[in-house]
Amino acid sequence: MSKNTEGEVFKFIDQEITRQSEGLELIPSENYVSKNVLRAMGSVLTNKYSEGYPGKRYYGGNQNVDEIEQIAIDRAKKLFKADHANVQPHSGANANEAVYFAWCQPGDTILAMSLPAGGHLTHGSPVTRSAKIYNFVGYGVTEDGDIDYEDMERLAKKHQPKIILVGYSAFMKVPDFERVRAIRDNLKNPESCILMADMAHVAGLIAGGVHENPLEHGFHVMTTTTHKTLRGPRGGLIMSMGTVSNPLHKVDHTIDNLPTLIDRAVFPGTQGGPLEHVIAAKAVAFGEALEPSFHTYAKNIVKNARALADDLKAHNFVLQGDGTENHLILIDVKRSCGIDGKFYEYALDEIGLTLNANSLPTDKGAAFRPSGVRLGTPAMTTRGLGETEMQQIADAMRAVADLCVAAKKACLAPDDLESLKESLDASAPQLKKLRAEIKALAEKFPLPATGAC
Ligand code: DSN
Repeated sequence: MSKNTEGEVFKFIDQEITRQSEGLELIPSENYVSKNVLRAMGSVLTNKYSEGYPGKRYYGGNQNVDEIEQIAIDRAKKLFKADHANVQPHSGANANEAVYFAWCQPGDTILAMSLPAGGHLTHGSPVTRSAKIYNFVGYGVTEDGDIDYEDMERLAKKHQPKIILVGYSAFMKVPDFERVRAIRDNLKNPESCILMADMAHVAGLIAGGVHENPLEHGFHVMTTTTHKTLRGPRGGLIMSMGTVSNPLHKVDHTIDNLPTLIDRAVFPGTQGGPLEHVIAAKAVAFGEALEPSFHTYAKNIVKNARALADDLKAHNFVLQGDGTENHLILIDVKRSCGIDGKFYEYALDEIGLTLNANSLPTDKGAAFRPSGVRLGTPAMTTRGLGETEMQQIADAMRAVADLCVAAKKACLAPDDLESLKESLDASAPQLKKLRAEIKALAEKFPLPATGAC
């Protein structure tokens, strides 16, 4: 059967392959997986029910699934130097919820980075289920973009939280994990508080040995997604320190029992049947991350990000934190050239550069028209782009910014996004030329895989 027999869906999958191939992916949380990761995800494992854990399932026929899940667990433990790994969370959000559920009672306080400062929705945004159950208190960042450790310490003293969470989706520094541990150790009852790191954005950098590992600095739990810098399938993962016991048996609520409390919080606490085809793909990705070539990839992500940040600064872009220590860059487009992040995101999309508008800590208004854009280098690094290409991308971004500034000046209703887009139409020939240049550049660096077969 040809892959196009199911015409309606596969037509759009084919179009997505073209979109990904002809453009450059600058969203810092996206990446391209290998053919083996795609093969595992597209396998018959999706046919199987396997509630429970390896060797302890509620269904028969899990002999192969058990082997695969155990490989994934063992590889994750080795990658992150953890005592235990739960590879079943369907997503990073599920992973975070499971940790809260494992350790906290309704109403308990969790201290986390606030969303405007760069934190994540699942770290206490009022629109989430967790925020209705737990009492989230948010710490901020300093003017130079670092965690405001003094704010964190003050809030920890005041609220005596059950979890101190270090994690973010728009932050470009390496956290001082030791300092956070000291804040927790000075609480009135430190044993009632766990240190949790949501390292979804930088897990691949940790695995590649180019970023500090919170588990080596006294953190008790680390959650992550598996599809960002870690370059695996879309999914979640929880690593923990402590004693591993039978997850089907109840254990005391102690920090040493965290691995088991977390296993029970994932299943049956918050999820049902695990996605074993995705777990197989996680196992494959973790195997790839254990290869020496992954270290080179991780090193190059950071090298490319620094080069791109320098090139952008040379083009007079103002960057949050004045640069980057990881894979991620936040541009203050409002301060750089007087336009908003959403308009700039749209214009860059027109030439095949994909990134996302993002709030800055200084933003007060609606998140739909924030002042910044967020970009990063993991996906481009996977495709093999290097410092020379970062320069070309920065040049194109400057050219698009200039066109946006001109479009805004000529626009009669510059506060209206649709009017701004119409005004940009006057620059269609220049945008077309830039799009052709980006396409030519992208096509020099093919995707690692476009299908499972
Ligand atoms: N949505 C992810 C990101 O882009 O950072 C976080 O979950």
